[in-house]
Amino acid sequence: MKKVLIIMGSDSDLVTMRNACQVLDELQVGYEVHVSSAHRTPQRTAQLAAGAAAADFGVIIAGAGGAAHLAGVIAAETTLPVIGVPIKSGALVGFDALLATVQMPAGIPVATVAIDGARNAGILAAQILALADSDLSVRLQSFKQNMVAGVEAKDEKLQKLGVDGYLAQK
Ligand code: RP5
Repeated sequence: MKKVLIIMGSDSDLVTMRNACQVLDELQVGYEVHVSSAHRTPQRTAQLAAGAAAADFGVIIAGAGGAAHLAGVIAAETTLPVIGVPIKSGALVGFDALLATVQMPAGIPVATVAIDGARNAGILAAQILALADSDLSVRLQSFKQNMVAGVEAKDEKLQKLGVDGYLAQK
């Protein structure tokens, strides 16, 4: 199975980006994680992105805060799908990263998840890889079924305990 390449602009992004790693572990999808900045190490970032397809990666997740050009710079260097994670940071608490990641000009798409949405980035990466991997597709179906069961269990508990009782048990 192809792997997911996860790149983030700084080690300060790691706490957020760990959520992508965790869900990829849950789904048994292989990945590598690197710190490489669009601004501080532009050549290294370009090399990582340009070499990703040959290194057997099938999707790239790029997380960055600030005026976050990382995902776009990576997308410029590869034909692999790139998922951008805007990271909450700085004076604008992620709004600048969201706009810089999502507002790509025509020709260089970046599939952008929510601010700090690294878990969804991991799930989306797995869904892309599952197009060519029926075992992973089955694991994703079971992952969704578990979510259904989780919500149903919560509603059942709410009906049983009522609002105050439910909140008292939380
Ligand atoms: C971006 O600037 C990084 O992705 C990070 O989110 C932000 C701050 O980086 P540090 O100053 O914490 O290294 O490049």
